[in-house]
Amino acid sequence: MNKRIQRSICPYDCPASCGLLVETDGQRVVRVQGDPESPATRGLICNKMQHYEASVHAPERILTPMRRTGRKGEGKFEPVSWEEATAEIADRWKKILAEDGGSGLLPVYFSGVMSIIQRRCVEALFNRMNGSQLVKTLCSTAKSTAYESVAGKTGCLDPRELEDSDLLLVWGSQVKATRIHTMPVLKRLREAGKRVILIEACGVSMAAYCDETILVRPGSDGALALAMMHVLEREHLSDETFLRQRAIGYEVFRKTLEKYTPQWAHQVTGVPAEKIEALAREFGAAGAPAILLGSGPSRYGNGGMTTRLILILSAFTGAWGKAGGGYCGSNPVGRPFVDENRVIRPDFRTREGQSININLLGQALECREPGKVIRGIYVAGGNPVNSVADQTGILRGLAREDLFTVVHERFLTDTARYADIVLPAAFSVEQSDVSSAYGYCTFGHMRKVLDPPGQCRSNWNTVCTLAKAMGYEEDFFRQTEEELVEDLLAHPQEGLSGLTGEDWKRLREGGVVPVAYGDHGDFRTPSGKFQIVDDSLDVPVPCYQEPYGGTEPLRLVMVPDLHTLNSIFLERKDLVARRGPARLMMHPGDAAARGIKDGEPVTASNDLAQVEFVAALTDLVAPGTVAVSGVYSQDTTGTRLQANALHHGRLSDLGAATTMNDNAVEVFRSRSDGSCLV
Ligand SMILES: Nc1nc2c(c(=O)[nH]1)N[C@H]1C(S)=C(S)[C@@H](COP(=O)(O)OP(=O)(O)OC[C@H]3O[C@@H](n4cnc5c(=O)[nH]c(N)nc54)[C@H](O)[C@@H]3O)O[C@H]1N2
Ligand SMILES: Nc1nc2c(c(=O)[nH]1)N[C@H]1C(S)=C(S)[C@@H](COP(=O)(O)OP(=O)(O)OC[C@H]3O[C@@H](n4cnc5c(=O)[nH]c(N)nc54)[C@H](O)[C@@H]3O)O[C@H]1N2
Ligand SMILES: [Mo]
Repeated sequence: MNKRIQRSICPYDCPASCGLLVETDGQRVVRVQGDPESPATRGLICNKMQHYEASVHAPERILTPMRRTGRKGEGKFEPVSWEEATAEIADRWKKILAEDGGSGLLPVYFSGVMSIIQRRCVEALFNRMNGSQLVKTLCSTAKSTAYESVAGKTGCLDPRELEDSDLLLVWGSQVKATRIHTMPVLKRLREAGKRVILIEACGVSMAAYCDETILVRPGSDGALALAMMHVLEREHLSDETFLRQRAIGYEVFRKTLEKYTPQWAHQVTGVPAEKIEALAREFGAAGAPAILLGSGPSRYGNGGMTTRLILILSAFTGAWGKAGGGYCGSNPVGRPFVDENRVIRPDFRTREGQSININLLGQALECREPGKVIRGIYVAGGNPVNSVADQTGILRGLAREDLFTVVHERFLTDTARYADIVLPAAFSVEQSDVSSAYGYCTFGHMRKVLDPPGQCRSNWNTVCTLAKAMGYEEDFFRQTEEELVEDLLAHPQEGLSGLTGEDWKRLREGGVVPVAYGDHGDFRTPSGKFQIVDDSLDVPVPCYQEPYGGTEPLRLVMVPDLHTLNSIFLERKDLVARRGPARLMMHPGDAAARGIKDGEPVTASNDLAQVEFVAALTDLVAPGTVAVSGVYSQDTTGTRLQANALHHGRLSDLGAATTMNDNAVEVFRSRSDGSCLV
């Protein structure tokens, strides 16, 4: 019995980066608990991570490199050695490099692992090869770009500061699934008699935890924010001192507000005009109102504009100057902790590569234009078949016989099934790294707890192995990941400037340390002010803009699921069973109009695809809206296509980001043979 408990950090894409205590018997993880000393998360961890050992030691884990023996996508492989696998990869890559100089090679990753070295080291290898560059805007870049336009690269509220607010608008965030540490804050606010109001396209998981739920038409939140500001102006509830002295563009903007009446906004949002009036008055009367903004409302063609408008509203009554008041939802630190260039090595690149936006991956893989053809992809920390738009386009691209696909994975995902070579990946507890929470003022160092099983290797060790096979001799690729961690900590950036000697000691030992809350008056825009108007943008003065929508009558939104995290945790039968089949939540009125009953199989259809779901009727989605919870794989649905097959992959107005909530569908009852009843 070699029981040991070591600190680690959750590597997944959540705002908190929870501190963990990992108990091992020297060979295996036997228990995972929250670290009570982790400053923001204080021992509270989600249902998924409470049995992380079941993921780490899942029988489905890939333990050796594999070479494809069947058709692409069939999922048939034979084990090979690392030497054979890397020799074949290097051989293919060198050929592609000799023929097109690197533009044919593309790294594909997103947020499978969020710790800094393991997430980004792939870029160093592709910079060294002058490969194509992936534009990684699959998540919340519309929101962060809008934030930067209005407030600059500066911190917003840390969720812990919300305790001091006296009115909280939870705006498009499934707090229960994605920000569990904020659930107790909601509870305490309500117990203290403060109101919590939910503004949602799908209130199914959060309505029960809020005093009031306002359902809006998807993509129309900007209209709601404008009408609220119309009322605030009319009732003299705006903070003119703040808006004149600390902001830019108030005079121009306020004149435009006249036309955005609550009656007008009712037509756009579906929210009754009286409700908008009442909400605006309550917001205006509050001393320190706060808006907790999720990323959902920004994942639209108008998502950048929507975010700008909600941000401006958050400051319109001067709340940014009050404790607990203002805006929470982007990065509360807003400054880098470490110098990521020490990991991604842009200096290795001698030629700019073509840029490929991850949201347009399907198109890129199908492109046949000379000079632009992608001939090899390296997937490490992403699962595009399940998580990216235009699923049918991606599947067609991956099926190309002339595309050489390498996937570094922990499980045989729907993407890995298309690989020519699969490489076995390590879990977070089997590797070392530094980790920055994007939703809290904390920073952490995770030290390896166990050696990886079988022949699994971390992303860093795999990148170094591949660099060696390619003949690259830079010392950089000869470092251990622990040496790279040391190097990053030896070159701290502004985000770590306030750490005490005690914090540094803790950080070096491994664990999570607190950093100071942001200064919410420190606008780091070019003007040094809060920019209502931003002349550097195509549309300087904020206004209402329509989302893309579509010709079909129902708007389709994607919501995160409590039991999974994008396509992660699908190896966990317990969690997958609790999540149930892929459901399409719809309003009873919309269902009745189509003869659909609760629990029936339905087909959602648009110009891209037809996808099977089970109907789940609820009046917690607005009429005209349908919602899908969670990301499903082909083997969990038994059908070839999932929700992202209905997703066009058009880009947002700011940040060239995902518009995964901005699609339209028609829904039919399915026939028993799976075709739809039209
Ligand atoms: N329909 C729908 N689509 C969505 C979303 C949604 O809610 N609904 N969410 C969107 C959002 S917000 C995001 S951020 C994206 C996420 O998109 P992706 O980053 O593609 O995320 P996942 O689908 O979770 O795939 C991550 C993969 O990385 C692997 N992985 C984990 N750790 C490691 C590691 O250390 N090394 C290697 N090599 N692999 C590792 C996991 O096993 C998993 O297969 O999806 C987007 N797509
Ligand atoms: N359990 C769990 N946790 C997760 C994830 C997960 O899949 N499962 N995903 C992780 C990732 S990658 C991310 S980026 C974060 C996301 O976390 P957040 O940024 O906080 O956002 P979400 O919780 O995704 O919530 C998006 C919400 O927006 C709503 N919404 C969609 N369109 C509109 C609209 O037009 N208006 C309004 N008002 N609401 C709208 C959706 O119904 C959904 O409830 O969570 C992370 N944590
Ligand atoms: Mo995300």
